[in-house]
Amino acid sequence: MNKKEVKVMQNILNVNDKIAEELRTELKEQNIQFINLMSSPGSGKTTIMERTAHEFGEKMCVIEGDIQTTLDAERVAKAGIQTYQINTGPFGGDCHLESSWIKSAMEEIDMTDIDLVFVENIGNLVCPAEFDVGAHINTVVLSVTEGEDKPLKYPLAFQNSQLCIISKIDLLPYLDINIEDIRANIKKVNPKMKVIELSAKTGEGFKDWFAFLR
Ligand SMILES: Nc1nc2c(ncn2[C@@H]2O[C@H](COP(=O)(O)OP(=O)(O)OP(=O)(O)O)[C@@H](O)[C@H]2O)c(=O)[nH]1
Ligand SMILES: [Mg+2]
Repeated sequence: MNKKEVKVMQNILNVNDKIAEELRTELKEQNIQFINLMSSPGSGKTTIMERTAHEFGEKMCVIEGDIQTTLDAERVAKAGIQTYQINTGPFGGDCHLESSWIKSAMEEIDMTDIDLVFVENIGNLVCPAEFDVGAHINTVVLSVTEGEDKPLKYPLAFQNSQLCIISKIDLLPYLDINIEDIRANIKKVNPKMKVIELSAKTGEGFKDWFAFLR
């Protein structure tokens, strides 16, 4: 019984990885960068997307993942860019996105002038890290309100990412948290991780984020 379950799960992951690899290659051939944003709920992903959309305009599009509602897609669409919302609620409420769903979403988007594709994964620091969506850059967003220990407690998301955005730095003066300790814990689980600190409220640090994207 257990053996069979393991085998089925393995098949799902193999199919997901195959589609993810094809997607990554296809987009690279078209000179399109694909960035996957992962984080716990409320770390500021959509707010970062809103500011980023004002910088890159119609050169970027966002695929939003949520269990329910089109709230995030509506927020990002207000910036005037193409946005696609995936809801997993009607299909069992999965807490992650899979590569085949991203592929289907991209077929609905006019990719002619697109240079940057963002996926805002479902708010969850565990499941999305287990599913390759085909991104060139996996990014984990960690807000300063979440605590210094999160990279140690949820290592897979940090190990499977190339960039960590430490968000909401405008709140640092009000918190009993040391950003150097956050950085040290990120380095412990992923010594190669690039780290960008920013605030989507004040705009501080966005210069670095935009430079990274360029
Ligand atoms: N002070 C401060 N608040 C922020 C910042 N970025 C986002 N927020 C607030 O944090 C809350 C959550 O932000 P969202 O952008 O919706 O977070 P999210 O990661 O997209 O959330 P989910 O999609 O639900 O996982 C909102 O009330 C934002 O206004 C920031 O840099 N500083
Ligand atoms: Mg969001």
